[in-house]
Amino acid sequence: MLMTDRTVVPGTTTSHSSILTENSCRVESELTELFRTRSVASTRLAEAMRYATLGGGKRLRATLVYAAGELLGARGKVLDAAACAVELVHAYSLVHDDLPAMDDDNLRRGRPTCHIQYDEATAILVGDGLQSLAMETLLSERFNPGDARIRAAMAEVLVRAIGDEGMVGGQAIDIEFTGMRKSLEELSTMHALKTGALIEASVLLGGIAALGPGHRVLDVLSRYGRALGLSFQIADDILDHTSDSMTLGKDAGSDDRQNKTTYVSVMGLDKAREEASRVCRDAVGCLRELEGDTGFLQYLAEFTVSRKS
Ligand code: GRG
Repeated sequence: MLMTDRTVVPGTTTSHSSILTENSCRVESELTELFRTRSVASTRLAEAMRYATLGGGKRLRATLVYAAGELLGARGKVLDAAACAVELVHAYSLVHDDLPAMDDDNLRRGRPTCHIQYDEATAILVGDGLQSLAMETLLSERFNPGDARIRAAMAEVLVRAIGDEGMVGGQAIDIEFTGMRKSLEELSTMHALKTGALIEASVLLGGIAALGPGHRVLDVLSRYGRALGLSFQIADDILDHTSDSMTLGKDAGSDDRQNKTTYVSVMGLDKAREEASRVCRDAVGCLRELEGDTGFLQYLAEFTVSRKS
């Protein structure tokens, strides 16, 4: 067998975790370069946008772009553009979610949240600026060269995932649900929108970069992404309940403090763990419908539930 830096030795996960690190470094350097080329009138805004985006995070969404895209044959700048776009949107969502009007958190990625480090008005503008930059990254030929039809399809997938029918809609019902007891079904719907839609879109962007829009394989990627998004969220509820702020790099126990319905509050800890594993197996099951070595996508599904932060 010809060993390459991408060769996966059967039965080990070491090379998968190094691919995750590699992808994380790759998107970090792409984002750094992206910010370096900006010409922003406000130095404070430019600095705060970099603060909110660089130097932290697992980069799971970027890695999903690279993993799905490379499995299906995409390479290079189209994947970098999509990886940057999903991490920019993710950073924006965290900055806004941490604001006093929302979750009112002080700690994010082991550092003061953006509105604590700067101020609330700056944090709002940072989120707005990051969201626009994400779209520019996908739509501009400078960052995303190649077929204009693919660029447009990628942008459409991302905007639909993060708008009123996706992430923003999920955030709205999360706020409405606060302090109320909700059913498991209502909870799953809220998470599918709030967290799941961007995770699903990350996988889809890799697929569209490789295959273009409308390909049948995109349905399989969607199902995998949805299941992975849900297992990620159940694990997040478990970690919020069981871990500490130092390990998580964000305020632990925030769900309990805000009296939010979570998988742990509805099912109990043990059943929530079982459910996370069950949904993770669903995600892995979808991969059987794909050709090629899906080992890294399987690893990522398992990583969502085994992670410590
Ligand atoms: C404000 C429009 C708007 C949306 C916010 C995603 C979201 C919607 C809020 C995040 C709140 C939150 C902490 C949800 C739990 C799941 C989640 C998205 C955790 C953070 O994602 P990670 O663990 O973060 O991938 P890193 O720092 O590793 O990138």
